[in-house]
This record gives sequence, C-alpha cells and structure tokens, in this order.
Amino acid sequence: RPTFTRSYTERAGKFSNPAARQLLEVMARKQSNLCISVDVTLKGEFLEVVDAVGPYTCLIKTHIDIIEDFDQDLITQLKNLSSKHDFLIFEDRKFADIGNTVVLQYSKGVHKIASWSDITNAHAIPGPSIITGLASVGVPLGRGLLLLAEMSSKGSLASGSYTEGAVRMARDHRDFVIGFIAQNRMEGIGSRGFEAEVDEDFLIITPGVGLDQSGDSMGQQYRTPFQVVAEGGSDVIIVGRGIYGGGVDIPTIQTRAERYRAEGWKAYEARLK
Ligand code: BMP
Repeated sequence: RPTFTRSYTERAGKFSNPAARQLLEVMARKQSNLCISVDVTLKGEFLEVVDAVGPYTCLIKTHIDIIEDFDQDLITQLKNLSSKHDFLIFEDRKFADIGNTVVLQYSKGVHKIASWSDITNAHAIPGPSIITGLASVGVPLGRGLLLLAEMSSKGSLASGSYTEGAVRMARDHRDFVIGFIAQNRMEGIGSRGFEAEVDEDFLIITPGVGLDQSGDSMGQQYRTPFQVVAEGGSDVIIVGRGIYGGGVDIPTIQTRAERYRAEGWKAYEARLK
C-alpha cells in the first residue's frame, strides 16, 4: 500500500526523526494538514496573525529575514504561541551554500534559526555537503530538513534530473531529511529499480495553494487543496496570501484559515478511501 494512502498517525510511528513524528502527530490531533505562511514584515502584525490562525494550523512557516523590527522577544513570543496552539515552526530559509557556510547561517547571525525552528529547508544545488553541514547542527537538536525538489513558480528549473538528484540525496540522509518541498510525490523518482521495494516515506509539503486565484503577477502558480492533496498525494498544503492577504481583518483571516483547514482535511480523507 503506497505511503500516502496510510493515515498520518500510522506514518508518524515510522519516522525516526523527531520533528517529522511530531508534525504528523500534531496533524492528526488537530485534523489539520495546513501550513500557514505568515509573510508579513512587522513583528506586531506577525504575532497577531500567528495567534489568530494558530488553532487551525499544524505548522507556521516563517521568512524571518523579512521582519523589519526583528528581536529576540519575537522568537520568545512565537515559541509561546507554538505551545499555546500546538503547532510546529518551519523557517523557509532555503539554504543554498557550501557546508561550512550553511552551518554558520543555520546556527549563528541575528536569527539563530536552529535554536527555534523545528523544520527548515535547503536547495539541493550544492550537493550532499549541504545536508551534512546542516545535519551537524540540526540532528543534535532534533530538527528536520526538507529539500526543495520542485518549485511552484513558472519556469522553475527544478525538474527532471535535478529533482531526481535531490531525491537521491535525501535517501542517503534519512535521519535528517524528512521530506520535500514539491508539487508531486517522489516515490519511484530517481529509483534505480530496487528502492521501490524499500518502505520509504517522505513528507511532501506543497506551496502554491489557493482556492480563489490561479496565480499572482510574479510567476506564482496555485492549485486547490483537492488537486494537491487528493489527486497529487501531497501531505501538507502551504497557504500564505490566500489567508492573510488583501488587508482583511483578523476575523476574516480566521474564517479563511478554517476554510483551508477544512478543505485540506477533506482532501486527505478522500484519498484514504
Ligand atoms: P503564497 O501562498 O502567498 O503565494 O505564499 C507561498 C509561500 O511559499 C511563500 O512564502 C513562498 O516563499 C513559498 N514557496 C513558494 O511559493 N513556492 C515554492 O516552490 C517554494 C516556496 O517556499
């Protein structure tokens, strides 16, 4: 039985990585496969939105480097909200450098990402050394890594043999790489024939999700939760502007978050059958 037709709870027990296990457990507990990307640029607004949508989400995705008035207190408050509402934190850092540099970017600087972010991600472009570098910091802390295998933007170069290469890199680092940012499932991709027999499971986390729009003016492309989860077999949908966008008030943001949570969950239940 392919992994994506099993329940999140059943799959949780199969992951050795603590961040992957916790994420799947939260998803089952809250009936949410919705990751909310809170791409706003002021601390106060960021925390207000996170507090408002916390009940509906399994994972809050951040771009911490866009916050203009970042300080350590933001992290303290974000972690408090993650306990209050029971969600994990995913810093969408997209590391893309040599091992030695990503170690420093992950653990040091103003943001000290490794100290608070349960999950982060990296491009495969530098080769396996990016994983070993990040793992040297993240594994002792129980963190998880997603590799970017595909992107949602028009004309993305991450396809074909590039995607295959990313999947092979992930297979060699199962303790730390928990899955992919991708538009499709990766089973069978880049397999040399024998991996198909291995009971492999990777989380597929998918951005480019929207119910009311098909894209934006800068190359973003949207599919619906049903297309992504029920038809495509993805595990987690990422929604940003579909929830907080358009300058709407907090009650509207909450209504939208619940709508995406319900749609994502319905699509998951549909594929289990
Ligand atoms: P929105 O739903 O507002 O389009 O936001 C999508 C979010 O997902 C953004 O934070 C973007 O950086 C991220 N993202 C994406 O859109 N496509 C990808 O392939 C990878 C991403 O991380």
